Amino acid sequence: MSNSVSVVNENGVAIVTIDNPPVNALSFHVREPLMQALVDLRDDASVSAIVIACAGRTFVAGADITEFGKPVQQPDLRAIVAMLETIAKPTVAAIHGTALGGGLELALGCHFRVADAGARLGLPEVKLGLLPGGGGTVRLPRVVGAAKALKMIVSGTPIGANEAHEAGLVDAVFEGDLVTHAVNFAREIARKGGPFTPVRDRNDGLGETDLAAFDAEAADLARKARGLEAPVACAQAVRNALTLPFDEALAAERALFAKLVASDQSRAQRHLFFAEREAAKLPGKDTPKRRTARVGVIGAGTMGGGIAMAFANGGFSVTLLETSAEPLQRGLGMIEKNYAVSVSRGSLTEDAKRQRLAQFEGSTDYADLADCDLIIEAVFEDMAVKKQVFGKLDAIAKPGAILATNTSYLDINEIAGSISRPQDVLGLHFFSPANVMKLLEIVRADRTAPDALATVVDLARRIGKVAVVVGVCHGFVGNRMLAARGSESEALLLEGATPSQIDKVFTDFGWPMGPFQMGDLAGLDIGWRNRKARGLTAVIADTLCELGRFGQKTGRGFYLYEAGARAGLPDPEVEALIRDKAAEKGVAPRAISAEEIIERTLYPLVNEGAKILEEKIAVRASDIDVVWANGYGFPIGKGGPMFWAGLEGPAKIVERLDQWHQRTGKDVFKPAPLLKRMAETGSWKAEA
Ligand code: 3H9
Repeated sequence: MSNSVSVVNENGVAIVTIDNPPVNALSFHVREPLMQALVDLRDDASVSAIVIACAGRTFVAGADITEFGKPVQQPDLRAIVAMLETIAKPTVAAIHGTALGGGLELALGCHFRVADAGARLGLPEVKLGLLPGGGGTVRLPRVVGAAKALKMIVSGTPIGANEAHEAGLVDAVFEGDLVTHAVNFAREIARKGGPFTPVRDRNDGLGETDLAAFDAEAADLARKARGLEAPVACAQAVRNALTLPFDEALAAERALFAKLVASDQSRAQRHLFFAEREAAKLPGKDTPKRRTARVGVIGAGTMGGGIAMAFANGGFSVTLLETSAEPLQRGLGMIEKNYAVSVSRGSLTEDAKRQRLAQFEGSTDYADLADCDLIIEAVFEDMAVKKQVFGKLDAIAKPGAILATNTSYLDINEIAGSISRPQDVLGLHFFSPANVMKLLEIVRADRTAPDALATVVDLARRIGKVAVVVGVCHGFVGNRMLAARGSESEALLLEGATPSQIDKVFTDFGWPMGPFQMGDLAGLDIGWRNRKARGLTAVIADTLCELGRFGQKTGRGFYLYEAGARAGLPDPEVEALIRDKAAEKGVAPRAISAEEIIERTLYPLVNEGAKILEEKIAVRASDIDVVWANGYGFPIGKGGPMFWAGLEGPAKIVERLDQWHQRTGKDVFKPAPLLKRMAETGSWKAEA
């Protein structure tokens, strides 16, 4: 018995309770007493069945991730599961909350699993750059079959209790007091008598697996993994479970786990796991929060509609405001259509769709926003227009309502300063489509009240967003760094690189797409309009726009798109245009290496991140990584730009930036003092 594991004998059924808040991770101080308790119960003649349950909000959510990278202290999870499988009396896992990773592997060591109706079960290790290392890849296929196990392990997505029941992973689903149900279940099983087959000795249908179909599916998954090692290793391990004897497959899983846990990719993904949780923490934990029930959204375009859906999906009532009936109906119609797509895909029931739609109220009258606790404007990106909207809100919003702007670039201090309640003003920078994209930049203006900020950080979590608090500057963290990443695009083209060559360097690096593919997808006219408004030019992109080549939507941009195709083809016309422009400017084309492309795009990205940290626009380097991994497609296996800088070698980055700075005189290459300090100390902290 210890603080973390306790045992109660309830008339012959032993209840082993794990209590390791917050998520009952299998830390060493849990494993040791758990092993001891199980050994004792195995040999205890007064016990006829064993139930393993958890205190608190969840069943075991996995191995203790903070222990990875340190020497393993025995007993490890594998030893515990192996020991469990030697127990002849029935063992039952009672699962509430989540049984994830090592938690589900522990449950798979039991003869039976029962679950609360709201429980979720999964093996999410792949999201940490790992595979299940406690026998999950070998046992799960024996219970749910090869195809289902492959899908669960490679995707890492948990399934609900009812689906788990249908799949055979759970033997009974209960509502109400789970432990009481589990004890009754165990008693009844024990009464009926054994023998009880441990999962290792089950082989439900594995022999009938169509290996060719399995391999085709695994190959498809490997292709989609875009350079990530873990999904490929997961598929390999499940295959081993089909083709190798149990113990050999287990040993192979162990070897793959050991390799992955020591890899940079897994370190990067674990870094992001903790970084996302850290980003949501504000100093002053106990800051009171404002009550928020009704949310107002101004503007029913793509962005406003998406924001409104995000809040409705989080359970909030939403008032959607437009200037007149026609755009309002169009916006509401689009929302209904989006939900209908979810229904057709099976991710939403018709009933849930009706309920969601009932949460919306459309209006063309600002007075209808008077009872909203949070109002977000998503109108045209223009300071005068935004100020006008905030002026109206100042007049009608109730006292204490939080007034947010979804601006991507504008000075929120200026907006806040234009009304009588600057303490209630902040930025909520959603990414499109706002109901899908995880990232939310929460922009703290100079006079934003701490409780207003704490409230929106909490709301962000409630609507399932990954939130990062940032300060006011042009483009905040993400778009400001994006500008630095793209600052050399035109120069690289003029000097001899092609759009497809640059994009390939990006996709080889692990990005889902390169900058020119991204420009074509977003629409080149957006940047063109912005440049014109700011008196800036980009010789090649501007010329493309003048030719009506706005990207995918016009079938032509940096690439050529055949009817309906999403992937573009290199266009000789664009390449000729680039050569002509280079000749006009007297730039002689030369061969440009992949290395140079990285140095002139990603090194400035890191450098800008360092400046952002110095200016305290972001509080932590890891916050910047969260922004880039969740909003801009930075490969998760590289952990975000600031983590990647550590892998790449900060000293090398400084040296190369210096050389480019000397060669071009461009500010974007001038190494930030903090980057230089990082090269010396290995830390992004501003003060040594
Ligand atoms: C594994 O199991 C490997 C095995 O196959 C092989 C072994 C040989 N360890 O997310 P939250 C912390 S790999 C340590 O905000 P929620 C988290 O950092 C593991 N700490 O709560 C946070 O700390 P803080 C496979 C953990 O309610 C606090 O708990 N399992 C762990 O929104 C609250 O977390 C997974 O990948 C952990 N395993 O969500 C599951 N998990 O308060 C990972 C959490 O100091 N966990 N913490 O910031 C999750 O997905 C979510 O935490 C969960 C709860 C859904 C459980």
